[in-house]
Amino acid sequence: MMSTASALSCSLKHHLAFGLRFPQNHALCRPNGARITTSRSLAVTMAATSTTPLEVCVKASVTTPNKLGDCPFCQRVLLTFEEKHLPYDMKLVDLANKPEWFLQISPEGKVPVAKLDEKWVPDSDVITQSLEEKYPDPPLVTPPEKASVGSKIFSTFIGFLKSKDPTDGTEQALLNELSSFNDYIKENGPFINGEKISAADLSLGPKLYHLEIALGHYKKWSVPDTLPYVKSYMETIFSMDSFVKTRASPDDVIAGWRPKVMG
Ligand SMILES: N[C@@H](CCC(=O)N[C@@H](CS)C(=O)NCC(=O)O)C(=O)O
Repeated sequence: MMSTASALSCSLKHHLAFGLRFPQNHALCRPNGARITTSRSLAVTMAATSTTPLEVCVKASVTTPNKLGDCPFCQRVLLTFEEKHLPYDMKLVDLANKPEWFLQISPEGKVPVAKLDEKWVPDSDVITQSLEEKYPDPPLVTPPEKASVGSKIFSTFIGFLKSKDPTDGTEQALLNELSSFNDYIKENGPFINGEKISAADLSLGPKLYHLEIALGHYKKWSVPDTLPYVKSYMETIFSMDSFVKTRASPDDVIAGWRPKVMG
């Protein structure tokens, strides 16, 4: 299981170690002699906001004890913590046997749920939005006009995955969405908001990961070579350190979709 300590990036630990030792006022020397000016209040703010791990309830693995499971909405929140260098403490929840303490926190019984300002907050949309407001640096905002790019890929993927009739148009519906995304990234990429990763990528990345594994396993299907920008987008996101650290195992992804495929 990923520890809280490992969630705190080395560079941040380094900054905090310095931050906590800042004298009343500024000027810190780097080993190369470069001077970095800062203020005591910045150091105190960083320490206050960054040393206490944020608590988050996430899906537990169904294949391996004490491991993170296969919820793409949980991964989206974890990716946001990682990209914002926020330490976090994961509470793994067995969704097949929800404990009482979890149902008290999340009456709907859904993950992710994160504790923000002493309140348990459900829903990855709400959690990531609140994290952006509370911890704006580094910014991960996707401009509103780009926020829905790729947003129909997940539902069309599920339609195709569940389909038992190869002629019902669900494969084509998915291909249409992937094709528009390919065109968009070709023109505007490498990420949805251009050069830098943003919230929309952190939402879409885990869903594409599920698409790749589930369709590969259950339908022997993969993104066609005619969509190279989708393929390279997936490769880029899937190989990010934050993604590797927060992804589910392929076995969990396959197990997670089984009821939908069989149903
Ligand atoms: N809209 C929610 C969806 C969360 C969701 O559907 N989570 C699933 C796991 S991936 C869940 O908790 N399902 C409850 C269950 O399986 O009992 C979000 O974005 O956080």
